[in-house]
Amino acid sequence: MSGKRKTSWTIRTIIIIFVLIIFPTIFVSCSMSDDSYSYSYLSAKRKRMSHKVRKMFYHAYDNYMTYAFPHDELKPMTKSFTDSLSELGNLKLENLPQEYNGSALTLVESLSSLVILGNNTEFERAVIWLSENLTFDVDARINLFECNIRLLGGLVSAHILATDSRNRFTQGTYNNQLLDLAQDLGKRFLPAFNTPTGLPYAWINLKYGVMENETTETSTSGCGSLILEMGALSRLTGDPRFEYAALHALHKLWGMRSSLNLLGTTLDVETGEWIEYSSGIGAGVDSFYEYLIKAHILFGKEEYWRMFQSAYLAVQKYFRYGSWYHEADMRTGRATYWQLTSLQAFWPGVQVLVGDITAANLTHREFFRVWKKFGVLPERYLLDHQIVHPTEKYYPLRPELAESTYYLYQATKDPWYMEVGEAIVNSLNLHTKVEGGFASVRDVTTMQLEDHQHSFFLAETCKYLYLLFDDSPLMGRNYIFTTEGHPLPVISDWHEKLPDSYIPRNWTSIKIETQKKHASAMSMQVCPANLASPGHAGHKIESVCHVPDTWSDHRCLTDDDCGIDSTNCRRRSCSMAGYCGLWLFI
Ligand SMILES: *[C@@H]1O[C@H](CO)[C@@H](O)[C@H](O)[C@H]1NC(C)=O
Ligand SMILES: *[C@@H]1O[C@H](CO)[C@@H](O)[C@H](O)[C@H]1NC(C)=O
Ligand SMILES: *[C@@H]1O[C@H](CO)[C@@H](O)[C@H](O)[C@H]1NC(C)=O
Ligand SMILES: *[C@@H]1O[C@H](CO)[C@@H](O)[C@H](O)[C@H]1NC(C)=O
Ligand SMILES: *[C@@H]1O[C@H](CO)[C@@H](O)[C@H](O)[C@H]1NC(C)=O
Ligand SMILES: CC(=O)N[C@H]1CO[C@H](CO)[C@@H](O)[C@@H]1O
Repeated sequence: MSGKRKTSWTIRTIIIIFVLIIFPTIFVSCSMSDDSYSYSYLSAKRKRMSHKVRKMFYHAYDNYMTYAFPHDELKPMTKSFTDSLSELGNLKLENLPQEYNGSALTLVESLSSLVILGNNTEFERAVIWLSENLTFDVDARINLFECNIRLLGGLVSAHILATDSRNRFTQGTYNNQLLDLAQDLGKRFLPAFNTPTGLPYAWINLKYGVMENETTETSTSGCGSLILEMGALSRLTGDPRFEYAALHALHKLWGMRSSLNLLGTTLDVETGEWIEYSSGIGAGVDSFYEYLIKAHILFGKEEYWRMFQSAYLAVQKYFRYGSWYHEADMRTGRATYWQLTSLQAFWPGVQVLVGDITAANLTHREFFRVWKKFGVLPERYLLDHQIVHPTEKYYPLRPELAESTYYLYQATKDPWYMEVGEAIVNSLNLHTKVEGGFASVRDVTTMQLEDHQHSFFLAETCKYLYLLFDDSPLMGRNYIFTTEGHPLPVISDWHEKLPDSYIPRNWTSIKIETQKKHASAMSMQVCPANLASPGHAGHKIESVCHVPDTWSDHRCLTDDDCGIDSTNCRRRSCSMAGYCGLWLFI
């Protein structure tokens, strides 16, 4: 007996040695020569690339701190600054303040990136400076949406990072200063919601509230992308007014959808009427969709899920053409504009969140193809003519393609996405790096530059690229990212308890997994749908509301085709119309 055991141990040891040492060596030497991927090749690449992105961030950050801080953004070509907070979204540059010296916008936007890069000393220094010097009591008219995602989101996220268990501060230096600033800012937002509809004005004066004769026109994303930041602020401060205002606006907006479950792009906050009926998934609408699914993940509320699912299915039905998304009239569903806009590149990231990996992959590839054609993404590209839009030829260092690349890599671990990331990093360094920072591209056909380094380059572009190559900073905890790339943790305290009816029939087989990880995008890696469908080997059930992305009929036949929602472990069923989802009422 014991002799036999010894033999088998010896054999086993040999096998283990082979597997651990010899096999990788053979594998590495073969794969290096035929240029495929091996573990050590990839980890060396990840190390090299994360170092490269780190250098990009600090080149942007240090130049901002030297030439622009405490003003809002850096002008990298003239090594000067711009107080751009009051210009954001203000295309006609109306009502610009006379006496406004900036709110250190780029510094606020850099806080969460500094934490991800592990620079706690600089983070602490920045927090202390902001808590002593930043004030929102300024006579400046600002865009509510921009101010919410950049300043409020930046402050709330940094507050959470400052107070998490990892103790980033010298004893006693952090006393919720960022939260106090966020709360002060949130209170200044509230007068914007004082309309007959509850839909907020797009513009507000930080000191005096809504100006007389202020425009009543706003956008869908302007009303529908406030819930993450304002909801988090309410949860942190215990003051429910912020979440209530954002939720009330979202309800009103959702109530304005057409019978096709489509929304327009612009509307009037006084009358609650649509102004622009054509819409898509790009500018003016984009983050509305993003915030429905992310609010569901962050707060666990069933109603966000239902809104998202209806909206998502309508997008797939009326806007999608193959891997592309055009615009359509919300009333008829008829296609209006056949254009790709650079902002749409966030969509595959949202699709990864709901598990629609196949569709996300195909759309992402199309965006990357256009990126490669020009070296960066043009703001608008005419799909029907395959040319750049005559006036929107710019690329302001936008993050969306890097963001989707990061999500797809997290979901698939396919090293091809690192190649994409490398190509993005290389073109940014080649075309947009100047001595004083990173400059926007004015015209992608000539690569002529523009003297502006947007704060989202530090908050998002550098952050997603860095996390693509080094995801260790966020390991062990689930986060969602706001539309400005600021992480918010998914914690059970903020979750609504789900009704028992949502729990799938065979709960025991997946319970353990779901208790360990809270429902979020990144827990896709332990996708319970895969565990729960052993009878469907080879038939991968991917998505929350999966519309199979084939050229055929996009439909399911039975409940078994739909499996279990991998982000929240609820059983899905096949509707009478043939769509998978959480059809509670049929
Ligand atoms: C802005 O800076 C100018 C020049 O330094 C100064 O005169 C002015 O008072 C400042 N404005 C505010 C609102 O602090
Ligand atoms: C943190 O950032 C500051 C400012 O760029 C820099 O001087 C310092 O070396 C950084 N520290 C680390 C650990 O990266
Ligand atoms: C508001 O608009 C009205 C009508 O156009 C005008 O008479 C009034 O002066 C405006 N008020 C301000 C403060 O601009
Ligand atoms: C993405 O698409 C490419 C090209 O069609 C394919 O080779 C690859 O397997 C796809 N990856 C995923 C995760 O679907
Ligand atoms: C539930 O799933 C587990 C593991 O897949 C299996 O062993 C068990 O028999 C299932 N129970 C029922 C009631 O289907
Ligand atoms: C209250 C105050 O002014 N605090 C700080 C603001 O920033 C300057 C320089 O950046 C510091 O010296 C002040 O202490």
